[in-house]
Amino acid sequence: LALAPVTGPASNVDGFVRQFLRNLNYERGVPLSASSPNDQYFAFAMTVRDYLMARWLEDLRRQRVTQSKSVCYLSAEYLLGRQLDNNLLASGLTDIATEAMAQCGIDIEELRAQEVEPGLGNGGLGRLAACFIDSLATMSVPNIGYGIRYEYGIFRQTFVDGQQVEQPDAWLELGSPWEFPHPEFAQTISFGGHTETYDDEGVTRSRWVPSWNVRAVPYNYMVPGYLNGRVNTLRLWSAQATNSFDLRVFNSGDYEEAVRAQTYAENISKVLYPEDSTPQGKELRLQQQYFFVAASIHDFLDHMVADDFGLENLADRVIFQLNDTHPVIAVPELMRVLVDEKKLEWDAAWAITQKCFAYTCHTLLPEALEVWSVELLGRLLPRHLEIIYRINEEFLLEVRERFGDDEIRLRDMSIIGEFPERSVRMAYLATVAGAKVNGVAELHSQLLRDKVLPDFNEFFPGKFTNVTNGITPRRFIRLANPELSELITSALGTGWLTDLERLRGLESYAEDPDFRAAFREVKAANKRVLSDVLRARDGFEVSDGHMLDVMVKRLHEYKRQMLKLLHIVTVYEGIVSGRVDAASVQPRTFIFGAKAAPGYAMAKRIIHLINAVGSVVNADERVQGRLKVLFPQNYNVTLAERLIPAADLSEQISLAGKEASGTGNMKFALNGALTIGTDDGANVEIRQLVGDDNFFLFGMAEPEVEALWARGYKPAEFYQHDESLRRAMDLIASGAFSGGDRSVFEPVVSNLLYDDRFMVLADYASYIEAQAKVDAAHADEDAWTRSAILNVARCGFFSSDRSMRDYIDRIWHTPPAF
Ligand code: 26Q
Repeated sequence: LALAPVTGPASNVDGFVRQFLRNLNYERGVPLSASSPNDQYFAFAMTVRDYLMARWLEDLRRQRVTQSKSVCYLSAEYLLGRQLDNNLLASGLTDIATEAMAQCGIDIEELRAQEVEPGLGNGGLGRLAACFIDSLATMSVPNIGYGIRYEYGIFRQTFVDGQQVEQPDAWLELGSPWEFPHPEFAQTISFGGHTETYDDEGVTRSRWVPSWNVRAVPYNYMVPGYLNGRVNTLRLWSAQATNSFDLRVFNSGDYEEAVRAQTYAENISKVLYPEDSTPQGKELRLQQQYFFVAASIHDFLDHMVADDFGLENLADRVIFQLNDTHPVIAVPELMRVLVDEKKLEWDAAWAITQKCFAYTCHTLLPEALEVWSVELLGRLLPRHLEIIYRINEEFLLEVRERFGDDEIRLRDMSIIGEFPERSVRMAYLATVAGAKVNGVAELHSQLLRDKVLPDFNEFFPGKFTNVTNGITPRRFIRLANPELSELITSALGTGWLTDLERLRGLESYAEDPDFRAAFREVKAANKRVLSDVLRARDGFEVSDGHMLDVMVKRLHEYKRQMLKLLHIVTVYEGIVSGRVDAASVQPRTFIFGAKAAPGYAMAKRIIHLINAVGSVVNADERVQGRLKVLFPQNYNVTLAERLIPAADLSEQISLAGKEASGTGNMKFALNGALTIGTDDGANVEIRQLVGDDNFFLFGMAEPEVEALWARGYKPAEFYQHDESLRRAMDLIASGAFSGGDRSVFEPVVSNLLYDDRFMVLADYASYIEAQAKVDAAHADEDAWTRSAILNVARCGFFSSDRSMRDYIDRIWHTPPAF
């Protein structure tokens, strides 16, 4: 462990035990003999913290006092997963801590089970942010992750009669040992009111006269690098009422009203919005966005930039990376600070701003592009709206200069859209303001340039770039799959965890029968672990000898869980109709994990249908136990860490051109699952790397999708012309999975037949054919294992360390520091 000498507990078992007991007694106020598992978990976590503390304080100090450039990652979501094991791993304390707990007579597994994961994100975008800050710490790059400390994270999903029911995620109920509140560094964030002009020594200036405000209180979290003694910071903001809050608007001497006002303010950080597409334009959501972004900018300027620092060089100190459009209101906020507060000229302020921001787009779905109505934005942030108007005016002047009075182009490029109502197009604002704009996989970035923002690509040559997503191998290989990690280390030695391209060294081992046997044994062991987890958690029994076919991700029509389901129903229908001998069917367990946005009716109906198919198939004796459908509730990071290492087959089956990247796909491949997938998102790059022989490709490519739309897509024709598809759809429509009631799943069936926006029926035949190839390939155990090993060996590219290197080299220019 390359730690510089610092103060802290002694790095041995005795030191750990002593510090643990001290924390138990003095921080929890209990003796060991009377302590609960939760007390012990807290004291244990605090002890791990204590080892990291001196380094953290030192890094915070250096980040403040040195002139190094920091990455301020602005993200409304961080889907962290559990912290305990990660922080043990990063600090190199796992063995010492395990032995120390044993000496105290404590089962460390029981302590692990106490931790409630902070689910402060919806899915891929939030998990990506968590992977990125892990990599930055591991690469010694100065970084602050800024976000929101939601009191309630992503809802807890339960099933009642197969239907999703949401429960609040009270992750803070028992407190968290990982957070450090700093009320002394609170920021005051204003809203509402009006703007006015005034005379400032002969210069006419605008200013904002807000009508209410809230206090943003920062909570710091440690982000330790892997065994490098480095600790960066994640700073999440929590909303509190200010004293002046009730005075400003609600002051009527009315106590109840004052308390109501307090509640109103504190609502801002109350709950994560569980929608991850088709944003609703809700006022509270905009309040959240401005709240955290304004607090973050002011925090950085107040504490990280010296008073005498020339703001014209701000870009030498910081890059604000915009994780999708959610934090884009930071752009007019920085302009407001520079122009209204620091009294800079507009042009000077704009030049600074354009160097301090970069924007990552995570979608291609038009309905997912965020817009805010001018009415709402003007009511909540009137000065920001003025600033946006001016940015737009000057931008459109430049466009006019370049392209002439092309009114259609001007309308298309305007940051202000007119239909169906006047609104601010946040992606356009981000593109105009950002020094760089990136997509998250090669194909996505290409489509972004060519289809979503082609005018902007033409206008800003060189602004658009690609950075393919990645995942942290510390959490998703080392922690999730310790057995595979050991096997890799036995072959390659250490070092691969921070230099994942070294996995290439495994290629030759794919030809080694002993290594293949060991690799298979790892998979089998991981299945046993999963089996225990699913038994304890969901009461499921995982059958031995089954291929594990896994599809875990948010429930979305574009991701096409329905295609997977049609495959299952097709195999099932073959058996029950007697056309297929059950004994000839390869045993497979299909595992789904997916949350649906609470307001997304079709997604919820699909969840219901998956559960319904599961109940019928699992109970049908004619199937002879050869097909099983399992849908554990509440898929989250903790469950992902168990599921992914046990999987044989990874389902990545979105309609080509719809999945920006995907990151689950990378996690599966790196854990030795083979992928069945479309040519979409990062699947394209996975396939290129692992080779066609080690990937099950199916379905239309993006240009073919376009061509079919252009010809006119009629899903019913596919139904009519494909007997197997017809049988599967008819079985669902017949009420076979709904106790004979044909109405329950009728909307799902008709949607596919008459609309099918994501072309499930068009890709069905190709998918079924690819699944037959999967069956054939799986029958050859040795060949399958060879492919699985090659997937691991060739996917080192997908380390988030590489993603970070790409951002650093091409966008941020933030070298490792101190
Ligand atoms: C926006 C406004 C209002 C309410 C909610 C939202 C919102 C919240 C979350 C919109 C989108 C999201 C999340 C999107 C997301 O996770 N996208 C995924 O990002 C991954 C990381 O880049 C990609 O791998 C996935 O392909 C992409 O779907």
